[in-house]
Amino acid sequence: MTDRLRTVVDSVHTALSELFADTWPTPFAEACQYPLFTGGKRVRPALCFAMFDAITGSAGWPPSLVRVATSIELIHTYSLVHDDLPCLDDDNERRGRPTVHVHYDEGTALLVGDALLTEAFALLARQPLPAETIVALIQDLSNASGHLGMIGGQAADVGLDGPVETLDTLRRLHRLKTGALLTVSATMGARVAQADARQLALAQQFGESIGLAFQLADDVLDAEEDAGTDGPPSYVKFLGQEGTSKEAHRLMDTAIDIASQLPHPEHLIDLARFIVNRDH
Ligand code: GRG
Repeated sequence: MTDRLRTVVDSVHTALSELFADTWPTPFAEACQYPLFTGGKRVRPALCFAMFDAITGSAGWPPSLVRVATSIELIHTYSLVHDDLPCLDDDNERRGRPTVHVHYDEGTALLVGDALLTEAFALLARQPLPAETIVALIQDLSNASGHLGMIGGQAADVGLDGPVETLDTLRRLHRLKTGALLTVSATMGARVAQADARQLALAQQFGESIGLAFQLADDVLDAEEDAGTDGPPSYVKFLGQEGTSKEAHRLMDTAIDIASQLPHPEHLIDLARFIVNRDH
């Protein structure tokens, strides 16, 4: 992990801790916190911060930006908790620890996911930003998380839209399931930075390229871990490990070209490289 990412992790950790100290002093809070503090990389908040930096060149992150980024991490965490449930992926372990439904039970995991999802929007709504920025952020995050975004992608992944037989279908699935939340992390950072229309469009394009690159890198890592086993639809099945890795690097280069059109792109470029070259 880079020093920069460590700072992101610490900032999000503090914001999440404050959230629970203020609002949920109950035993259920313990279950809600369990998946939030288990070593996630915080890539989505990092994208949000790096896009803010790229536009403003600011040396620090305002508290409202940290909480906006934290709201995205709440959505990400809820999606993992629900995805791990027996009715979806049925995973017993995440980040080397028992998943929420294994550590507690299925009902608790369902409610923890529901609580984190709901709190994400409550957190956004109470930030001291201009009202039109808050509304735009809520629209951004709900579109990226809902049936036109992450949930739509998850539905396709479990076969609700029919078999995934072509690279185009797989690309669409990934754009929705993983790419939408990564893309919106960039655009939400741009919104808090009060980006103009051109910068917002660049943030969106950067997010789309790096979002897909993230998933391709994930497919390569999964293929290395599960060599020889049958898994869900993945790029590696269509392009092989080398072809998938090459495509991830091509998308990374596209993202870097886009980032270079912003005034202060250094952290954004570093993050794009980390996303594609990470080892977990
Ligand atoms: C169940 C509502 C619902 C949605 C599920 C995103 C998702 C949709 C499921 C996750 C399944 C999965 C493992 C997808 C691969 C890409 C991905 C999101 C990996 C995990 O993200 P990281 O690497 O995780 O950012 P950490 O652990 O660092 O937070």
